[in-house]
Amino acid sequence: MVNWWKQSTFYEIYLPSFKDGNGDGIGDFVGITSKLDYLKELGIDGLWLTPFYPSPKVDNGYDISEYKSIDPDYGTMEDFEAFIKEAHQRGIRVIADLVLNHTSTDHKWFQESKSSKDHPKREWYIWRDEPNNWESFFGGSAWEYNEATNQYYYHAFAKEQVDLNWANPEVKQAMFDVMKFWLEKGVDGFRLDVINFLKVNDSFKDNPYDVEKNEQNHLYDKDQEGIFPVITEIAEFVHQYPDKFLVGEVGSEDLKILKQYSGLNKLDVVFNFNIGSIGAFDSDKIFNQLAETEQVYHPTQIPTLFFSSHDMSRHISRFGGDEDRAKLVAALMLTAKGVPFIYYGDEIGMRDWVTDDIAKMKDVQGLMAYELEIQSKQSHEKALAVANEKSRDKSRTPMQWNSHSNVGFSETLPWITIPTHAYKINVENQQNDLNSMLSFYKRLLKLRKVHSSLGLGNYEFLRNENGMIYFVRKDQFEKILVILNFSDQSKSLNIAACFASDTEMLLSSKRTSLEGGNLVTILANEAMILKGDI
Ligand code: TEU
Ligand code: CA
Repeated sequence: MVNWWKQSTFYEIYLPSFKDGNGDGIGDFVGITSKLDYLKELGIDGLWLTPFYPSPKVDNGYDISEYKSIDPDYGTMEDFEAFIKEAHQRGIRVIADLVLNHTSTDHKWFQESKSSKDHPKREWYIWRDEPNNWESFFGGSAWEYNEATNQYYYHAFAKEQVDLNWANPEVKQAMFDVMKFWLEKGVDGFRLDVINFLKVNDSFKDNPYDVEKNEQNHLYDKDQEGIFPVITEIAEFVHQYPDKFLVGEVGSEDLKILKQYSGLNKLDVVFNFNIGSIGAFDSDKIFNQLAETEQVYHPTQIPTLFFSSHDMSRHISRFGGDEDRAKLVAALMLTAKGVPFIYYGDEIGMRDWVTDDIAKMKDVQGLMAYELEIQSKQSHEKALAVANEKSRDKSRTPMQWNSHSNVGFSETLPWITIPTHAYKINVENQQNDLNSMLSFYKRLLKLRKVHSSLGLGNYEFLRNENGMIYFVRKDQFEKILVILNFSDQSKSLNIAACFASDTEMLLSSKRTSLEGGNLVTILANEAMILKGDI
């Protein structure tokens, strides 16, 4: 039996921004449940929900203060259970985002830990007499002084997100207990937040400085040797439960490091940011990453494919705002080898939001950047520009359901600003338009369901010719040729090398039929999918 996730497409829901069910301006479980039919019709197989546990929300839930409850903003445990039940009834799996690396400083474990040096929970976190030079990923020192006990605690992210000490077996046990709780509630797996951060180097040596990148090289605070046994223990624990899935967030530019986190007795898959988060559009870069992954990964290892998330600008905005290009990116994501993760709203081409008012900024990373700029005597304008650069609010605006008040997200003003451009782009507009972004996603998702090779096939070849990426996916039943012309010129391709027999056009982003013959013309910025016999 093939693991279900190998043929699944996931959809990331940024919880506060998907659908408000009770009119308080914050997305919630009642809201998501009411949109399950939409998701089913879209054709996704699994949902990744960002953290829904009680949290002071310094980092919107990635600062958990209680691991076995639902944050009241998102509903009750009954709402959660009803949601899981309804999702499962529609054949939609649900994975929960779990933050094992750190807790909120409000968590009672930390409250106890900081109360005294002798408290049994002291060793649950990382305390030192002196800080070293390690920097927080949100900027500034990663160490915060605690006056009462005259020591510093370590935080890789905001100072309100305190790192747990995974060298302590009690911490591990407590977290296994948390996983058990949610698995028994019926979640189908976890997205493990910054999972390569769990271990830090116990020498606490200073990190070197990377002169080229002009930033600290995080040599000693992530990807430490001791991490792999922990990964295996987590994987073995979770996989005691049948059919559960683990995706790890591993921020590493080095594929050889990334590769070590997934496979037998490890995580099922890990995110590859090298493809997902490329800045300006560059089809060669995308191609090279696909090709390199093919080389470096073991044949049994499955990559992931994503181009947007709650931590980055949406790909349509990042890549210049062009709809045709966004369709090409979608086609690549849903036909290349890997488990795809669609970010909510990308299926309708939602755009980024950038603010001109610092008072409207919500993201801790953006706010922190602003503060640091002001502290170093930069002007407000400069600080705002830097903050916008860093802010992840860009992609966190409310899902655009229709053109009515608050884009159909809520009856009231939402927790985060709705950009003025948002009203034009919405689900309602696109639902009955065959040429819309939404219809294109639906067609692609349907193809993936019908054609096994798109989920499980290997590449027969994978090429890049002057901005046109093409590949054949093949399994025992069929061969599918995907041609993605990212260039602004039309190109021709002789498909005789791919197919001996006749071909059938399964999809094009620009036309409805294709003339016969081996020489196929691909229009500028066109995505085309052809099928032939093996
Ligand atoms: O992100 C980890 C992470 O590496 C981010 O800091 C990322 O580098 C940055 O956002 C890029 O702009 C995870 C979560 O996805 C993120 O939302 C959390 O803020 C972070 O962990 C801390 O829990
Ligand atoms: Ca709500």
